[in-house]
Amino acid sequence: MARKKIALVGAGNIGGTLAHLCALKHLGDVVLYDVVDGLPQGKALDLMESGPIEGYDAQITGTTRYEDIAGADVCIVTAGLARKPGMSRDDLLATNAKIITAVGEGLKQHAPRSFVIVVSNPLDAMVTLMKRVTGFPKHRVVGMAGVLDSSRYRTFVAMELGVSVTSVQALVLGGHGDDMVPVRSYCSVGGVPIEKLIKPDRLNAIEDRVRKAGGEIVNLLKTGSAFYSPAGAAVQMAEAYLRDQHRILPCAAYLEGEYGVRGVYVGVPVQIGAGGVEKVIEIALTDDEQKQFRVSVSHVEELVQAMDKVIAGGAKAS
Ligand code: TXD
Repeated sequence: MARKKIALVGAGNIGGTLAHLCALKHLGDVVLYDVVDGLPQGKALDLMESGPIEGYDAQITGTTRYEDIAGADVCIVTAGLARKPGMSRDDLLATNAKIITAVGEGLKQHAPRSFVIVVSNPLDAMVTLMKRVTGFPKHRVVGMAGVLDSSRYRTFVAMELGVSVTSVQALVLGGHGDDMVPVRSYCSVGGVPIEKLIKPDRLNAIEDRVRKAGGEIVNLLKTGSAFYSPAGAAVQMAEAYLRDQHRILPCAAYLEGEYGVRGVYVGVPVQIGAGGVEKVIEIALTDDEQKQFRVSVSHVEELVQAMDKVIAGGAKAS
């Protein structure tokens, strides 16, 4: 059976890690695309030369030409600026909106039937823009944030209890901002509800750390943001699609009435398989979780309105 084709648009920290993970997991052939000539080609050649060591035959190529992503089954988009210390994800809005618009045009022309996973920040606005620019249906455009944020929640709970991360289940929903919603009522360890194992004040501290986990790494690295865990999260979503796993994952999905939200991308549990985002899973939230969710959704709506103003302003100026 012919290998699938994975286009990675953006060959930076996350893009390079994505390419390595796709090869290691034998997900398909990989095309790394970037606007910086030499960067995708160099990383692709380096990864090819790792094939004999790791035992993968994936064809990994680098390019600055959109034509080379033709026929991609999946496109994972990390093109854009990353945060530096002191910057919020929202500070990236104007620059990354221009970049995502260019990328969306490229995907529309050269990979019109692909499943698109957007990673670039500010995530909720960028995935909204990607759907608009490509015109792809909502089941083929999804944002990566909840898998990463939930993994951070699971990590901190496992660290607190000294248990395996594989024993911890957790969900983080809402927008990918500092008001994201760690859903305490669905967090469990070996099936035991978390509130039976960790006191409220420690849970508050853990959940606060989850909300600020991205900034914590930006402040440590100083030159950019997290990339191993975001890459792992995006690959888990791509694998669910490519291997038709019908996997339930927290992702930024386009809502049309679910959770009382309409016309916005927000992090909710979805089922991902060969049909892309096959369904949105509606779960009951506590009153407090519902309140947090609504605050997070309104921030996403404000962000999209701010993006629309920036785009309209740019259109007037040109
Ligand atoms: O959970 C999440 N969704 C977030 C997303 C988690 C972590 C990082 N998040 C965001 O992903 C981050 O704020 C950035 O917006 C993206 C990519 O982060 P990365 O760390 O990979 O940034 P890099 O290393 O700067 O790589 C970005 C690449 C770089 O090589 C640029 O040359 C390229 O994007 N770039 C482009 N590629 C294609 N097309 C265009 N127009 C373009 N412009 C820049």
